[in-house]
Amino acid sequence: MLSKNIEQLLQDQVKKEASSSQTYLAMACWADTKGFEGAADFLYAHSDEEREHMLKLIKFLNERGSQATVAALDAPKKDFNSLMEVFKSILEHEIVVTESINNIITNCLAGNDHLTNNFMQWYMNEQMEEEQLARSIIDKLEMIGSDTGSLYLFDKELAGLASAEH
Ligand code: OFO
Repeated sequence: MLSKNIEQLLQDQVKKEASSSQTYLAMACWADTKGFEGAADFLYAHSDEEREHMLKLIKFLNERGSQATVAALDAPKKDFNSLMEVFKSILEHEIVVTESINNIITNCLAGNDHLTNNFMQWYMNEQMEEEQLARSIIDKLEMIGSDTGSLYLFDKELAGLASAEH
């Protein structure tokens, strides 16, 4: 059985992962309609990944004697000025999610919940990869600057990253 505290933290995390999925989906729609087809592919794929993160938590809660809650979500931001703005907000978003996962692990350790701690380690590794990926994309966009030819090629590269992740 999960403690009430851990159960609530995991329920909140389900909502955060669902919200991440919607956030990436809205970004994908923006990219798709602004000519960034590669970025759109990457963001659609990432939205699916976040849904997987949510499902994994839902199943864990259900298997541990709780019942996962599917909560209502606020609509995500849908307009951006540039691809750089999209990836900067992705990085900010993922840093907040990492803090949230870290907080769950801190609570697991304080409550001697080693099973949930073990389960959450997967999320910690995933966060490290996501933050690192967002940082490397931002670095590349910085190098590209206002060179539209390079931006066009980089957009194609992002489509490749989407398929490499899956
Ligand atoms: Fe679920 O990894 Fe991003 O938010």
